[in-house]
Amino acid sequence: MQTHAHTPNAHGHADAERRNLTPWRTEDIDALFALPFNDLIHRAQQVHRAHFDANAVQLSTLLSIKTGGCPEDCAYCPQSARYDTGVEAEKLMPIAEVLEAAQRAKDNGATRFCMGAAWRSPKPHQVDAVGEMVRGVKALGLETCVTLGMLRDGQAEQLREAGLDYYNHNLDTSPEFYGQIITTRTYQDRLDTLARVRDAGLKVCCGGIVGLGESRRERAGLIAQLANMDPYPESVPINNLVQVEGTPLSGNDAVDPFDFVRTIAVARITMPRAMVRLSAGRETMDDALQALCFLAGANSMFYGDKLLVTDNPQAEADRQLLTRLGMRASSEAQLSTCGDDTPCAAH
Ligand code: SAM
Ligand code: DTB
Ligand code: SF4
Repeated sequence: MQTHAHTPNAHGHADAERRNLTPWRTEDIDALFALPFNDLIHRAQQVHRAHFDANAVQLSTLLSIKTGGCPEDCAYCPQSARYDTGVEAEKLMPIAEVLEAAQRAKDNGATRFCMGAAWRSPKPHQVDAVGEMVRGVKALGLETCVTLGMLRDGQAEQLREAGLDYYNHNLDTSPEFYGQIITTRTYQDRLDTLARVRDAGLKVCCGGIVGLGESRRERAGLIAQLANMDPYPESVPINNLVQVEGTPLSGNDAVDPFDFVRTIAVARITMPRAMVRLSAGRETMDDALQALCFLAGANSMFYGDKLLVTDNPQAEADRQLLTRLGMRASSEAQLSTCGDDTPCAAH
């Protein structure tokens, strides 16, 4: 449920294309999850091909600009100060180091640079400092994304003026299951930040995590929340829980890999024009499983040897994987549709 009225912004037309005019009911999404695997993947491929070039993938590189020492209690997170995970609290990274990392990401072929900070919510001087980083990264010719926690009034606008393209803020799971994972901020707090981001004219990057211990119905509940945002997010990261020793969720049962692929497929079907990102958790996936994720409609991934504090596959291995699959890296702008219903692959 969103409490903020959406004011028109600079992206009015594109926003209209990401409206599900009939809201998705959780039971209908649950029914998608229950389809035979081959039927579900077939549907997802059809939707994917109607809106995107099915052989292109967008590459985003992450950097943790402020690591560890976070006051929040997110049960999955290695950066929470409440859990003994071996991650040391650090200060905000100097801007020169951030820009060096961004240049390396660009040289390696990334088109978006995402900066993450282990904050509950940024203080005014911290938004000033991150704004300078955004300005610098943008000047290198990269798309910019930041994830800084909850935003107060005016902060999203300040970031947009600095040149920010995307703000990442995940719902993580369904409203019903959420309280078992995080107690230090509410689901509504998250929706409020997302509304501020949208109203400021920023693009929204919002997704969740599979493997927290949620049921299939709760997984469907997360997708319903995302798909019924009006408009739904431009960018939807689907993370597979990275289990980090010391966090309460370390030792969880691993997700059936096919259920992870199903989640990608259901996100693709319910949010046809979104970039669906194959996000955290690729270290424990083999090449065949990742290929299935692309087949199910993933068209973006995190690229670079590290996520925030945990490992991601080596960039060279990813380049080889894409080559073996006959896929190529592409920016989101090149990937998205032309505004009508003609598949872009035909152009
Ligand atoms: N501190 C800010 C916040 O939480 O709003 C931004 C950074 S936080 C690390 C960004 C997202 O990373 C989380 O919302 C969660 O979805 C994802 N994440 C964190 N730890 C993870 C893990 N161990 N496995 C998978 N995803 C994780
Ligand atoms: C998102 O959905 N996943 C990224 C990004 N947004 C910020 C973070 C994944 C973190 C995985 C564990 C870690 O390295 O901290
Ligand atoms: Fe802090 Fe973000 Fe980790 Fe939660 S997910 S503990 S808010 S860094």
